[in-house]
Amino acid sequence: MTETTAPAALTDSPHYLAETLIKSGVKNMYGVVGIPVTDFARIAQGMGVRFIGMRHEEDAVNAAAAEGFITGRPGIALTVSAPGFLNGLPALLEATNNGWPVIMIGGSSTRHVVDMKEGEYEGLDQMNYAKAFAKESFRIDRIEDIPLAVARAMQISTSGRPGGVYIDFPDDAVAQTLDKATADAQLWTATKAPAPVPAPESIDAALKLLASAKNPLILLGKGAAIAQAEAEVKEFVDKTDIPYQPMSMAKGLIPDTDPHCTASCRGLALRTADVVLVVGARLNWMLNFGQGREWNPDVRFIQMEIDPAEIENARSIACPVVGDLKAGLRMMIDGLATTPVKAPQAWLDELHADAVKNNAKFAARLTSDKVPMGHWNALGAIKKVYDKYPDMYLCNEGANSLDDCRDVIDMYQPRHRLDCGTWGVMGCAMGYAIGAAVTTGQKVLYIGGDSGFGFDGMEVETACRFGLPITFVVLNNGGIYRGDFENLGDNGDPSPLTLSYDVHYEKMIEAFGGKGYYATTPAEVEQMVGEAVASGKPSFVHVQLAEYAGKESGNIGSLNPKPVVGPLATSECTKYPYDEGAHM
Ligand SMILES: Cc1ncc(C[n+]2csc(CCOP(=O)(O)OP(=O)(O)O)c2C)c(N)n1
Ligand SMILES: [Mg+2]
Repeated sequence: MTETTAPAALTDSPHYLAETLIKSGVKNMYGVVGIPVTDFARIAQGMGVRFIGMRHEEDAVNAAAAEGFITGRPGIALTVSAPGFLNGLPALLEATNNGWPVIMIGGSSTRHVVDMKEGEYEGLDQMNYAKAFAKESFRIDRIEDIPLAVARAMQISTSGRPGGVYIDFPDDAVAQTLDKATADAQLWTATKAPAPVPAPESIDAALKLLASAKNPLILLGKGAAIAQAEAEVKEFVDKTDIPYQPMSMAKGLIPDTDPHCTASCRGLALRTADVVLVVGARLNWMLNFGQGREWNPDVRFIQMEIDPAEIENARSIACPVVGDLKAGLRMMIDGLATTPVKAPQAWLDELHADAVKNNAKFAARLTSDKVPMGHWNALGAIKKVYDKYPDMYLCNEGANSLDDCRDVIDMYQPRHRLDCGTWGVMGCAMGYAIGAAVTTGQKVLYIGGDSGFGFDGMEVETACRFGLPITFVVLNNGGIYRGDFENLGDNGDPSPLTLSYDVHYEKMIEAFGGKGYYATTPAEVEQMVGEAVASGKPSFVHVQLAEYAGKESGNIGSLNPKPVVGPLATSECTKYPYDEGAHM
């Protein structure tokens, strides 16, 4: 650690900002440096912040957002002006959509030159651009405001429905100084307020509705994971026996192997539930907006949610419960003494029988030793390794590589599955993997399709440079969804979906000193992923699937409008039979 000292009786903005962040509990910062924040990053590092220099700002903000999701405290990302700032915005919005706390600090160019549009270097009115991408956007114009900016960003990113906050740090503010004694006297940090509790009458109404249900169901969203409500969720499920359906990033709040979990009988559970307790989820596209064929037409919803604006986002809700989920569930548990709730055994038996039937069907696909592999038997082999490391973080992206992984790999711990979620953003999971490894020091497994991985694959170098315990697994079918789609014209180019198939992605990590593996059979996948994970070092397993493994858009092909004329109306125009690849 190099000693960096400001002049004796003065501090400057970089030192003061670093000091304020440290006093606010910040341990890590992720970013890409350049004008005007290079020295700020070096000073922060000198003062003890772990600075993770990344290869792209989107990944840096994603890494910080992952830290926010895992810890409940905002992760911090740093960008340079205009282009670096713009690179960070998609991840800032994604974190805001996800409800993950993150603070993005962006260096920016001289205010009055930007404002008069004189042609400043990387000049952009960043604070105003950021407003559409974050919960809030601030600008530090005076060094005195640094504690205020950090405290407001901390409060807003973590309170209510958490999300992203932007702090603009223009070069004219970066260059300011302040008398050290004044700076010390004015330094303050945010005070965390107790969580707002729901109204008791809403809890009472919710319990009465649940008690009247024949087929009650709990729907767990990642909001419950963000609220760190796992103990309360488990206690409520155990006491009421109500089965639950976990959304993707709510997996692991209760281990997926729990008998109340309806992951293997989702269709039946949603179709037949008559009262659904939604905990921290939105009835959005992933749930067909709580209506239509997927749902019982007479279903009634109880929605537990921190943000009143999310109540009735798509349909009517019989019983809204607004407030902190952890506190609300505790009130629900206490309320069982006066309003007992127990799921009828007939409903549990019906779901159990369906799950047994479906699991038998899945098992054959999972354990097949067919080569070349499909997503299912490759993931079946990876599952065997994951089951030995139930504390391992799993970061996942792709289409089939996402949907099938979510179905195949059981999660055992809360907030251990980070994926491209509600928005389906490719290129998020590399940043998540870096953030999870830095934040926790624990093993991380990245699983991505060859397309998804390619968006931010350069972060493999970051993992090697910092010696992070990440195993990257790329499921290569040579394309977006699969590699054998045909060019419908005659110029001989690869189709719009086609990427390289006969390649070796694992060589990428070897260029940076990590260990690479190339697996072509389920046995090799299990052995190589097992060895890579056990090493605790940056490692990479290229899993070669069939070029025809997968289906268009994975499990959400129905969202893709199909043309009514032309060859695509009647066939997917793939080199191999479409259906064969779609079911492996
Ligand atoms: C930022 C972004 N760009 C493009 C897309 C469209 N898209 C959805 S899934 C996907 C890639 C799917 O291929 P792959 O990752 O190889 O997974 P596979 O289904 O082949 O296993 C793409 C490009 C997206 N979701 N996000
Ligand atoms: Mg692919």
